[in-house]
Amino acid sequence: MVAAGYRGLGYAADTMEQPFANGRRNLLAYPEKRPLIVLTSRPPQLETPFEVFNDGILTPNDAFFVRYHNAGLPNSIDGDQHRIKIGGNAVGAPFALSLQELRSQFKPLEYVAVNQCSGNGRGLFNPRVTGGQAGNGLMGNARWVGVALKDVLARAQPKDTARQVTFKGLDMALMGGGDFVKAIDINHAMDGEVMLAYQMNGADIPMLNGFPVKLIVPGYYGTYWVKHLSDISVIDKTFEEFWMKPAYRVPDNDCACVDPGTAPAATRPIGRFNVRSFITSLQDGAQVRAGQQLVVRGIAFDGGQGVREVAYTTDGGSSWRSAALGADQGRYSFREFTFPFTPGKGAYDLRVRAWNRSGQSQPMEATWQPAGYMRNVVESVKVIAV
Ligand SMILES: Nc1nc2c(c(=O)[nH]1)N[C@H]1C(S)=C(S)[C@@H](COP(=O)(O)O)O[C@H]1N2
Ligand SMILES: [Mo]
Repeated sequence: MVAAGYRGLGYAADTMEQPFANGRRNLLAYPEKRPLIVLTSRPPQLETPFEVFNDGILTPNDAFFVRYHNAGLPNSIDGDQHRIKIGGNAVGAPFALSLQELRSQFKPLEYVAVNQCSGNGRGLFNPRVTGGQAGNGLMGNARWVGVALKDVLARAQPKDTARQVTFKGLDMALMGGGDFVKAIDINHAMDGEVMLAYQMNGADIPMLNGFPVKLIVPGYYGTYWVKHLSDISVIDKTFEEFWMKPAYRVPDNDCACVDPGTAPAATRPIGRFNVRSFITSLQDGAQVRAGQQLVVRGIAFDGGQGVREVAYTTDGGSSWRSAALGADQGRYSFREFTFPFTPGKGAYDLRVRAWNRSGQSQPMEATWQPAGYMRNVVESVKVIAV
């Protein structure tokens, strides 16, 4: 039998600094992590330095962002003792599952998928909004291995009355707000793609990313990807406790946006990612050599249709051409793109804009909403060729 392993948290080390439009930001190395940008330290909220996304299509485990809500984190978890309880008022046969049983009694499922926090890019909102002032590093792409939630739920014999499935992890609220519990509809839970993952990029999931088991809800914002998963409940109603309502909701309209400074009339739970694309090989403000051909590189992704096209401009949007797409790693993965760029002396405004397979794209002007969720404006990277 494969031992589930043990993960513990020690001390963080190595303070450095890196610039951000909102001031300087500290880099700190937490257990199993390289130095990452610290948004808050208790609970830890760590952002991936953006240059990491240029290193490859998969985000290394030690560079993957970290997000928690409650201060009551487990300091260590013994995977061999861990159990996931599956119950609720809409199952006929509740049971508890060990890691060994999860790994050996169900068919393995594997795919590459992006995890992205709802508040990715919140620090770039204008007018500013409260909450973690993140740049665009609250995202990452990993190869997940686990089992289909559907197969595990089937063993508990869901009843016809089942409406939603709730998920809770081992971390606890110490100061109000309630334990972090999330819910998805039963049909979504049974789609065969939602996964109970025990492996991330070929290794155990790092402690801070949810060891030993993390829920993967591909194409959906990270808020649903419950870490240290310990309790699954199939219930006969819509679950509306704190982290589903009022938290993590978006304006209930097509753009999930409102006029700056106003409140939405109606909201819905946040759902799938919108379309995004980023240049990763050049930083805003970079100097490049005039007269030399560069290959500009970047990544695009969406909520699961897959990327159909990425267009680029080097003149701030007057003229656009198609970038070349890299290998397709699946419709939930980052998709690489490249384009050639041979600048003469002068200033350039580089932008990229992606479309998914159902024709959805990114706005040219930033939209706004009070929680700072779902930023997906066409970003601008200004460079000077000398
Ligand atoms: N148990 C638990 N799971 C959680 C959270 C949490 O606070 N507790 N935060 C969620 C949010 S909002 C995000 S964006 C993702 C982040 O996953 P990561 O920390 O592995 O990058 O975890 C989700 N799962
Ligand atoms: Mo998040």
